[in-house]
Amino acid sequence: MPGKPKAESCGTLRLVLGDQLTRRVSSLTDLDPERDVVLLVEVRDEATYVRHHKQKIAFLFAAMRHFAAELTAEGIRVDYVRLTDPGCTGSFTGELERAVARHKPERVTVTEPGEWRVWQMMQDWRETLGPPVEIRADNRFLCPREDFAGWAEGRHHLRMETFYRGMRRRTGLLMEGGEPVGGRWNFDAENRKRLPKGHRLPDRIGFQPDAVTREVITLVEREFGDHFGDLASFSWPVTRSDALDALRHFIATCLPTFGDYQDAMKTGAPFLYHALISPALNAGLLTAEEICWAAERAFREGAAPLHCTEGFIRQILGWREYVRGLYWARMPEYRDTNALAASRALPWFYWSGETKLNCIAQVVADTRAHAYAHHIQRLMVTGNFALIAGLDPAQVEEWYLIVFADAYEWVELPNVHGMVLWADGGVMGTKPYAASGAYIDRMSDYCGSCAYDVKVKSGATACPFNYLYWNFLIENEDKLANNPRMTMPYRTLRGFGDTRRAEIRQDATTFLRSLLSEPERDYKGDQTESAV
Ligand code: FAD
Ligand code: DLZ
Ligand code: SF4
Repeated sequence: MPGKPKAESCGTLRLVLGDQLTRRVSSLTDLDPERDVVLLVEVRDEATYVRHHKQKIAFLFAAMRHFAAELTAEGIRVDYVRLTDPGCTGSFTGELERAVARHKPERVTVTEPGEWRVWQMMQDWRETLGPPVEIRADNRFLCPREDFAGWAEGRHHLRMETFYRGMRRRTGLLMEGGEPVGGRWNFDAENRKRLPKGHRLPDRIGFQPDAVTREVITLVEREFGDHFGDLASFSWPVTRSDALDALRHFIATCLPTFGDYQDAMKTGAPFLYHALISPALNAGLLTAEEICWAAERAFREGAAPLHCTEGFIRQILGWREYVRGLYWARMPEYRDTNALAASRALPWFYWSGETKLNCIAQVVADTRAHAYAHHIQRLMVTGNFALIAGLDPAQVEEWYLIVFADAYEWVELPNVHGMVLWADGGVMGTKPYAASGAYIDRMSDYCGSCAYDVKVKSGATACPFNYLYWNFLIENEDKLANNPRMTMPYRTLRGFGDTRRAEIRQDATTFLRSLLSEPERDYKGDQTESAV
């Protein structure tokens, strides 16, 4: 494990944040091993500005420690501050100030952060730190921030599909003679199958924690034991080499079927054919470019069909780049909008998983165990419920930022605020993804074991998604009825008589009131003193 380099003045002090763990990050490109020092800091503020899932903190600290050891092995001077080192101030600013005092650098170099919050801190460093601070563009995305901003300028509604086609042309991924391979840009229509009964899922590789990771896990349990989440099943790749193994395993075993069952959900099987690469990718252990080209290569070699390869590449080249561009083009105003004026409190079952809504109970259980749920679980179960129950965007966003190992505000916020809650009034997506229980029933096996009946529309046994869906349309009629993509449901709603509308309102009111009477507990499910 690298320690403190000798206290002598250095050339450039290069701060690498916990989600910038690649030798190719812009802050390290011109590194001089003779004169420069690379600084990595474990700081309490980053683990607690929201109370992250224990696996997220363990993943980041373990990945940081391994990365530091790799740099040291390369002969680079690394100054690594551990969380519990004496004098550790617990903040980026405090640790940078201490490191400047230790090393007396001629300049400080950093790569711009993923989050607005840290970007603001960096602006202050320029004023207060002493040596000049250079903030370099993050070179790990395929679309630079300025290019996206240029594309987005003057457009109120941004459309992923338009952006994605531009990115295909720009990179040449799945292109032939200027045209999309297969003659179509998008094969999504072929990607929405339910998992057949008895379908055998592939075994997924996990990564046994080594001594370094085990030490971090013990640290996290001791220092952050009251945070949400379990550590027992920790098996994320925490080095580049393991992350590459995870990618190779996905391409060989799962990509050929990825598209078909992309939207399916199954009890006790959160991973299905998904890639499980987002924590590693977002932390710098993999690059978006290498992942997309690895998938394209599998297609060209005949190892994966086009609809699966295109569906997968679209997630990274399209969605991931799009949400990142949108975040930086629209922040900080973006997060303060609340187009549907949603204000209900986040129900406690988002933490405890104790609810008769079996779909939510299953997704919370997966999330607690793995700091992971796949896209459709996030969008159509916990997300859809938050939308149609009218939950307060800020509380829902905080939950998503806490519970997933891959969560950073640049990617979480557009997905939750824009895609799920439509709190941005349609900047990100044309219409809210509201759905009744029928969608969850079609794509999962959750309803079969639920206390509610998905086929029943009203009354005590009815699936709450059914009446909450119509209640959502009623509550937001003035804001959504004129949306061209909502014409069909509003036409159906207008066909309902007064009695049916009153029944929907009554069922929804009774259900939503019942959420308010839930006892408050801590993240482990124990009742807190205040609630007893
Ligand atoms: P796969 O399903 O195998 O997809 C491959 C890759 O595509 C992912 O690793 C990811 O890098 C990218 N991707 C897919 N969809 C998106 C998307 N909508 N936005 C950005 N990248 C995407 N992803 C995060 O990385 N961090 C988040 O905090 C996050 N929050 C989300 C919140 C909500 C409400 C929703 C609906 C989606 C969110 N996503 C987030 C996107 C997506 O759910 C995860 O990237 C994905 O589940 C990660 O698992 P995987 O690697 O197995 O992905
Ligand atoms: C998420 C996280 C955590 C939990 N801890 C640290 C840390 O101790 N040190 C660090 O450099 N980064 C950490 N991170 C990641 C940062 O929160 C991330 O770099 C910022 O959110 C900017 O994207
Ligand atoms: Fe969820 Fe309704 Fe199905 Fe129960 S019946 S699992 S609440 S969708």
